[in-house]
Amino acid sequence: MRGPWLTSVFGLILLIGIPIEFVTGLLSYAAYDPKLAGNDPNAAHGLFGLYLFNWITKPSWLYRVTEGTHVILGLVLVPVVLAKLWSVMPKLFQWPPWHSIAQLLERISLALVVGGIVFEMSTGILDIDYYGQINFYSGHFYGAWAFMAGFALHVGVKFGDMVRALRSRSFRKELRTGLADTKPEPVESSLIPQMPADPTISRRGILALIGGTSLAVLLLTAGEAIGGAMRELAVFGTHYRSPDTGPNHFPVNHTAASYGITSTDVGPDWRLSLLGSHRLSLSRRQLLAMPQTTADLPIACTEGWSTQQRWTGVPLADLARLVGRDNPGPSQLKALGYGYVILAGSQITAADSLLALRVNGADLSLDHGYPARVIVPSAPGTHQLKWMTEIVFTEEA
Ligand SMILES: Nc1nc2c(c(=O)[nH]1)N[C@H]1C(S)=C(S)[C@@H](COP(=O)(O)O)O[C@H]1N2
Ligand SMILES: [Mo]
Repeated sequence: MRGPWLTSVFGLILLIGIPIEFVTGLLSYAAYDPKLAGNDPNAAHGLFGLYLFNWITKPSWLYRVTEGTHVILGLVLVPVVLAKLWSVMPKLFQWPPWHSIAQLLERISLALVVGGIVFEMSTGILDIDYYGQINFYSGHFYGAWAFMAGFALHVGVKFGDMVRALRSRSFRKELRTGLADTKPEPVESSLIPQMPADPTISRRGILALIGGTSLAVLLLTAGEAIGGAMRELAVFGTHYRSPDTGPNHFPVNHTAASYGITSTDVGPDWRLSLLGSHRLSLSRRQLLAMPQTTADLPIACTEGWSTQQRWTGVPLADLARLVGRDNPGPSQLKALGYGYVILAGSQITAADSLLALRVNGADLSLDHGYPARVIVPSAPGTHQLKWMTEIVFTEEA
């Protein structure tokens, strides 16, 4: 069945899918606000960070969509990548490996493309499956640039071949051709076997197999981001499967127990420290006595899953004002079971940015960050700290 047409069908899907992965991946990185000192997982990014801009807070679902797309589309493309690699497999054993300088260059670009895609997909999958890796952020980020360099070269070299191969057969006709009428592709190409055996599957059979596998991956993961009835189906999703378990009736990613945080750590003595032009310590009771805001906002994790809930708490801008920061700049959040993160001034002042005390009308449970957690529209889950202890507000320069 191998041949330029089949390879080109898979190639065309990847030609559309890979750039979406690249763009949503870069957006993921931008969403960490790496320009704010202390946030950057790849501090030495140099020119690779040229495009970085301040992450926005509107619409609140932006990161949920870009990151959900990145992870779920990435998984859906796995069968297509495997099929495409299978379809060109004999080339791996081609001898001599090249006959011209141009072909040598092409094969070097292939090492980047094939090595790159395998590396990006395996680091991505290991990360969403919580498999501790050394430096996922650097590996996946620089790996993506290396891969895209090879990808661009590969597309440049092969685009014409792809168009020609796609034109060589009618897609519709292929879908109507059963096994009995299936013949090898007649085009002269090193992708076609010299002595083909009788086919055991039609081209439409292969397309159905790969398409069906991708569709199954989609159905078995998308629910972890889309939610609703789909959530139960997300057996391939790594988190947030059943909606009706867990404290506050939505599941939790990092539990208090996993950090050794107990209710005594956040008992009556708990205080939130605010630092601005002066220092202020507030108990949960004092926070509850302040004007409260309620907003429907998502938690969207880098690992692709997300969930929207109704949060109630004190706007971060009000807390800033309490310590004399009417025009807050980059501000540092500190929490138990975490280091710290920096939020941009615009994230502090966004109307729905909250220090949440309650969720869906009930007190936060310990697992969901009691006594107080931060929720910022469109921020990555990583920046929505639970078990808050301190906020250091600066004044915008
Ligand atoms: N203190 C603290 N806050 C935290 C985390 C954490 O490990 N410690 N994990 C973050 C991450 S990565 C995500 S995706 C969200 C997940 O929220 P959940 O653990 O309540 O599901 O919380 C964020 N807040
Ligand atoms: Mo996360």
